[in-house]
Order: sequence, then C-alpha cells, then structure tokens
Amino acid sequence: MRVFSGIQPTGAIHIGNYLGAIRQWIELQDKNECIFCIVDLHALTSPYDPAKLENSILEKAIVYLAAGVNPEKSVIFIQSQVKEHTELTWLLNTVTPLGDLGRMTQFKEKSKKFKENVNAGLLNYPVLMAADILLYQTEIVPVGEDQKQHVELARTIARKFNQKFGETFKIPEAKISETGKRIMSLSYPAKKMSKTDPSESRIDIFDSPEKIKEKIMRAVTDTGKSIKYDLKKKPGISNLLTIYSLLANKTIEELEKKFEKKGYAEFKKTLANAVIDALDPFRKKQQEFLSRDVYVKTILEQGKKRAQLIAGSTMADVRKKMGLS
Ligand code: ATP
Ligand code: LTN
Repeated sequence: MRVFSGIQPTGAIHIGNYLGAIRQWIELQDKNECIFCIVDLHALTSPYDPAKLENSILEKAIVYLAAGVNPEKSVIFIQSQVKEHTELTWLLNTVTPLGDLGRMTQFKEKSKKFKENVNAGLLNYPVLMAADILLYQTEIVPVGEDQKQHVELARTIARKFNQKFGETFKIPEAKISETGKRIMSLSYPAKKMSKTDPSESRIDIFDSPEKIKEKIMRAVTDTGKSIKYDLKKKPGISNLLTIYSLLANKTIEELEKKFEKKGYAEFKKTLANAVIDALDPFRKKQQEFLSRDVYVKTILEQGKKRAQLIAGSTMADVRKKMGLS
C-alpha cells in the first residue's frame, strides 16, 4: 500500500508528533511503500523566520532519520521542491467547497492563535494537504487525531474530482493510533501538545535529560493523590500515564499497580527517567546525523527525484482530465 504523511518544519518535534505520527510511520515502512514529507509550504501559513527555515528543514530530516525512518525503504523529501504540490493545490481549489474549509477546527483555532495574521493560506491549508496526499495515489495516511478532519476533506475532494472528471485519485484513509492519537500539553492537559506552544508545555524528542526532568516535575497534575487513569477527573495524570505507557512499553494497569501507594512526586521522578531512557537513542543518533549533513542532503535530493516521478505522472493525468494541455 502507498503511505504518505508529513510534518511541518517549524518548531521542534515533540513526543506528541512522535507517538501520534512518526511511530506509526516506522511500523508501516517495512511492508508498505512509504513517502514522508517535510511540509515547508504548510509552515508558511503561521508566523516564521525565513532566515531559519532552511535549517529547520534539515533538522526535521534528521528527526525522521534519528527516529527510525529508513531511507532505503522510505522516501523522504521537501514539499516545496516538488512543484506539483502547488500546481495540484490550485486545481483542487476549484472543486473544494468553501464552506468545508471554514468549518475546519484547525483553521478556527489557528485564526484565534495568530489573530494578526489570518491569511488565506490558513484557510486553504487543507487543500494543499489534500494535494500532498492525492498526488501520490496514497491509500494510508498515518497522523494524529487532530488531522483526521483534514484527511476526511481530502477524501471528499478526491471523490468530487473523480465524479466530475473521471476516476483519477485513490481515496485515502487516515490511520490513527488508538493510544497515541492525542498527547496532551504538560501545562494545559485539556489542550493537545503543540509545537507552537511554549517549550515547557511539551517534551521535544531531542530534549536533554535535565530539561525532560524539569518539564515533567513541573507538569500540571490534578487534585487528589492517586495515580489513576481517569480522563475526566484526572486529565493531567492520565496524560502522564499514557506517555509513560507508550514510551516504556508498559500497560496503564501495570503502572497504576506499580504506583498504587506512591505519591505524584515519586511517579514523576520515575516517569522522567523512563522518558529520558526512551529518548536517549534519538539524541545519540541526532549527534551522528548532525555531523553527516552531506549524507542527509543526499537523501533529500534522492527523495525529491523519486517523489517527482510519481507526482509528475499523476499531474499529467490530472491535466488531461481537466482539459489542460
Ligand atoms: P501545531 O500544533 O503547531 O499545529 P503540531 O505539533 O500539531 O503543530 P504538526 O506538524 O502539525 O505539529 O503535526 C505533525 C503530526 O503530529 C501530525 O500527524 C499530527 O496529527 C501529529 N500530532 C501533533 N500533535 C500531536 C499530539 N499532541 N498528539 C498526537 N499526535 C500529534
Ligand atoms: N497538516 C499536517 C501536516 C501535513 C500532512 C500532509 C499530514 C501536511 N500534508 C499530508 C499527512 C499527509 C499537520 O500535521 N499539521
């Protein structure tokens, strides 16, 4: 099956991105044809520093590699280097219902978050995402829960296009991890962990052991004393239990038992050590790839060529179907 997913290059990759998306990518790459993109064009819709973008992109390629994306099996490339993404976006805009775009949760949230810059790109963001997915005749899109609505819209757009112009696109399906689909912020357990929120609210996958400890010890917990999974009454502790369980490969029940008679402080200390251990290999690999930037750039260059071949072939079909020469 063809798999496609992407992450925006601005901001550091956190354990929400890892547990919600990247972990699924690693599992899928053995048996599927995977394409993983660094979606720099999407990142332009939120405030960013142009002088830092190139470096941010390279850092993300290193995250993909350090987290286990294997360039021998999967394609890794930069969205803006394959021009078909922007070309198809325009064409898909002509079949996308405007009302659907205004109803997207991410658009509503980001319009509030970046009040001073509610640009049209923010509204059209899901059309570019649909172009990313449909260009590659994608069947599976592994993402976190927050992106489900966008994948649904990509399905709608694909269906509309196929109806109007004839069978052209495969209808993709979102793949969402049951347990890691929504890791919450350490500071506001009611909100998802996010790249664009303050650093103390998230654990980045390359955070130092000291930082991890500090952030976990400061994480907002709930009233009461027990270490129990209860999303309604104990969202903070439940989120920490989920993180622990996924990173240390232990069940929530096992953890509840282990900490039955223990307090929050001891739980957090043990959790911090578990997170540090789980992320340690990533930090080591990051160091290795940082000193091999020519190798990383070569992978991106090869990825671009492989992506271009598929994207070019889909675009030729789309242009023909739409009556463009
Ligand atoms: P922002 O919140 O600023 O938009 P982000 O942290 O969501 O950024 P993205 O690049 O938008 O980062 O997301 C990359 C992938 O990570 C997507 O598949 C998304 O669904 C997933 N993801 C993001 N945050 C979480 C989270 N808190 N829990 C689980 N998955 C997440
Ligand atoms: N919008 C996604 C990133 C993204 C993506 C994609 C994910 C852009 N294009 C295609 C899957 C498939 C986000 O996480 N914010």
